[in-house]
Amino acid sequence: MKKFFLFFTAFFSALGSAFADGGPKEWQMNFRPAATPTMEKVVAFHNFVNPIIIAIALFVIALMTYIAIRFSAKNNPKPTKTTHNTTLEIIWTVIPVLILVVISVPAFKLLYFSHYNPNTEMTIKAIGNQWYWSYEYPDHGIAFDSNMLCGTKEECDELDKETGKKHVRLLDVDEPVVVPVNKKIKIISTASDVIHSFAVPAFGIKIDGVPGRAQDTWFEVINEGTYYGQCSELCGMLHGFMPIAVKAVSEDKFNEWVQNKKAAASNNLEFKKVEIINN
Ligand SMILES: [Cu+2]
Repeated sequence: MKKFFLFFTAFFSALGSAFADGGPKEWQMNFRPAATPTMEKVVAFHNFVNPIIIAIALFVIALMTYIAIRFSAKNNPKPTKTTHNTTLEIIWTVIPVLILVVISVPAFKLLYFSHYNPNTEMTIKAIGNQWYWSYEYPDHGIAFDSNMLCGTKEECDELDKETGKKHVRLLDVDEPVVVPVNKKIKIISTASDVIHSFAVPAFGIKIDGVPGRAQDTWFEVINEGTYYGQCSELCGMLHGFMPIAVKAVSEDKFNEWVQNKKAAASNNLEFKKVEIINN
């Protein structure tokens, strides 16, 4: 057990630096720090609902414990013959309804906020394939595939030595999705073979990629850095090996990246995978 724990400590501290927010922490109990307004609202909603859930669970446990003792055959040998109590029926119907109404108002607000934003400034299309992601930037005319870099510690160490950079096992990819910070980005998700799901926990987004359908949501990254996600719909043998890496950079750096990508695609030198979309 101790070895197991030490392994995790070492593992997470080793990859800590690659995460935008320092990575997972020891004894972490809550969500990862929010990277988008959507995730901030998700965290706030969680903090609002969780105490209600805990209070209800404690109340039910206390009530059941009390009843089990107070009305046991030993303590209550002559049980009452009551079958109905209208006041009680009304109370235990109305109170849960009120609680649900109180929860549903912020829940619907969050649902609408996170689902759709009419003011998105650019679009990215994420296409799930067995087992990697393809990305298209229709506004900029670029497209590329994104594959996982290393699956085992040995592979990652090897890569680290080669590039002098730390690589996150099972999460780092050769071509991350690059986005500008403080821009509302529409993400359209679809798939080429089976159902996949584009999910980035720090962004508070998860949207299924379904073949033949295009579904969209949006996000706006607040701080620069690299954020990770994984395919979140079981899609076959290598489902666990098609990570998502989003690199949020300043607008200037983003434009530079777009230019480089386009140049590389037209020269067809460095980035073999990049293709220019006909626009
Ligand atoms: Cu998948």
